[in-house]
Amino acid sequence: MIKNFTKQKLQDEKHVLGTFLVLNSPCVAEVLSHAGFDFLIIDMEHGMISIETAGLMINSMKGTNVTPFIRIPVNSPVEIKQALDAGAYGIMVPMVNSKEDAQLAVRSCHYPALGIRGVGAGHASLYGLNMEEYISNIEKEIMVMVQIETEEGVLNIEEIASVPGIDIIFIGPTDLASSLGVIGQNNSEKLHDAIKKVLDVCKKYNKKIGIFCFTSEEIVKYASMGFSFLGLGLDSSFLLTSAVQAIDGVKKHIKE
Ligand code: 3PY
Ligand code: MG
Repeated sequence: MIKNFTKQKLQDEKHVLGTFLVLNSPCVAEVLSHAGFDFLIIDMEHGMISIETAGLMINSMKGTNVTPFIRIPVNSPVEIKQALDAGAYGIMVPMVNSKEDAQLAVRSCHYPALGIRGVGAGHASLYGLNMEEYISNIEKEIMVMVQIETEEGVLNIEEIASVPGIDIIFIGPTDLASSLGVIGQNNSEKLHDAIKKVLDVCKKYNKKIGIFCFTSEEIVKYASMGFSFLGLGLDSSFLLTSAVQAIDGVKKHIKE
């Protein structure tokens, strides 16, 4: 039985909070599935994660209410099919720049007649044992998330947001800044104007919007602006930050 609690909370007009997993570790996924996040996004775009490991990471979240998503490296029906067969309840697609890109993402996530997803007896359907139940559940519970993270995507946001079947418009501020010519400048006015434009269009089309944040302060700011799908940091950054803090805390008290 598939139950996407993240989707439910969004339908109930709540905020949802998650993080990205770039470490290819089922154990890290297991630990973070008990931390209190609503969703975990296995990042096959920037993490060194194979589809086999992604499947094991999803397995390790079982028994919790956390929603397993996969960010695929590229907008491809084949990669989306494999990610869903591995057990993801939703797909995040990077670099969606046009209406056609958004339509391809939606069609890749659904079986005919809505889409073009092939039928496979993968892990998600318990190797075919739960095929019928899986198909009817996933078609209801799946979330399609498209990333706006280029100047072109911002220019075409009206057309992208009006494509049926898109659950979340997710801003990637790092790539967006890069595309706008202000790479690494998180506080650039150009970036903020582009984010505001995407937000306004999403409000106009009553579309749920999400964003990646580096800090809790940013999460609070964007939540109050109308963002409901909130991505906070990465597994590796949580690990690194707490290690650095722990080291800093003892450094002046020990002989080095
Ligand atoms: C970006 O900031 O570019 C992202 O894709 C965040 O996930
Ligand atoms: Mg990005």
